Amino acid sequence: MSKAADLDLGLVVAGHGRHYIVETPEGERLTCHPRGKKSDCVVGDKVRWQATGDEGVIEHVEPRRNLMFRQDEWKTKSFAANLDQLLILVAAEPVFSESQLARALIAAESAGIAARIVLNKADLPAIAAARERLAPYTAMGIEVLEVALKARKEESRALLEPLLKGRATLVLGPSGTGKSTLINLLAPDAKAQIGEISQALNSGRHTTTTTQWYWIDAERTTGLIDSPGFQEFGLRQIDGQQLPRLMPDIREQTSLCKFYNCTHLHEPGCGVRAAVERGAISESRYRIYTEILSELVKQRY
Ligand SMILES: Nc1nc2c(ncn2[C@@H]2O[C@H](COP(=O)(O)OP(=O)(O)O)[C@@H](O)[C@H]2O)c(=O)[nH]1
Ligand SMILES: [Mg+2]
Ligand SMILES: [Zn+2]
Repeated sequence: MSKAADLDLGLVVAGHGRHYIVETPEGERLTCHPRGKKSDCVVGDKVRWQATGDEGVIEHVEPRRNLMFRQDEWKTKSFAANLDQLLILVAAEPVFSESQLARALIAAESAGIAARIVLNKADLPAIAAARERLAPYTAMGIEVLEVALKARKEESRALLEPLLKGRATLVLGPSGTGKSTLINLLAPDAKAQIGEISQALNSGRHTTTTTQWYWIDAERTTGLIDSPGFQEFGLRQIDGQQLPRLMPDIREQTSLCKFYNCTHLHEPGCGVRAAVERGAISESRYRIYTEILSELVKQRY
């Protein structure tokens, strides 16, 4: 019997249903199918595969460093693994949902993945209001980078490239913020990479509906993972009691709570609510905390 370690190693760069595109260490891409449920995988997975004609069979998924989930109302699904960082792209316009932003950050924290916010369209007057809405995030130590991916291409590239170099970065953000602009700016041959993938998956669908891995550099050391909008982003896998730990501004105030099991909703002597009152936690952040907590509690019954 062949041991998994004797099989060829590959990187999953796209998936559609039970069809995956696996890239070999030499940079060749081929269509693979999983053998049974155990070899179900996501973009970013390292897999062991075997050739069957000009396609392949995935025999084994290597242990993951981390895993990101998304969900719709009915199901939670994993969609990317082995990430070095998350880049959440928002823009001056369209106005972004702070709740979605907060959820993405909580999911990243829960998966143990560092996250940064990139604020695009700095050339528009609405940038001032967007910057203001991000102030609580800057204050809790999350880096916010302002760019104008279309209006100031070179400057934006110079700002982002050093942060991405040599890493695997998942790019998330609502549609209309500039994700495609970002990919095209940094990976000039992205269209060719997409073409290859859509042809291989032979899906006939618009390819941006699936998560895809792009290489920025010819040496294939810097990966960008593009994923459709974050509306369906979910937190179902999180335990409500853990939620304060995943929100740095809330977490910081919990040590002042009188009760060790304080939910920060109605207990006397709550450090979190006191912080909201004196403005150390923004009202919108506290509202988002209560909304997510009630969702997480409800789903248990
Ligand atoms: N004003 C302005 N518009 C931009 C900038 N970057 C992207 N856009 C525009 O924003 C729109 C959405 O961009 P796109 O990359 O398709 O967003 P996606 O839906 O996230 O992929 C397009 O019309 C872009 O031209 C920018 O720096 N400034
Ligand atoms: Mg797009
Ligand atoms: Zn409390």
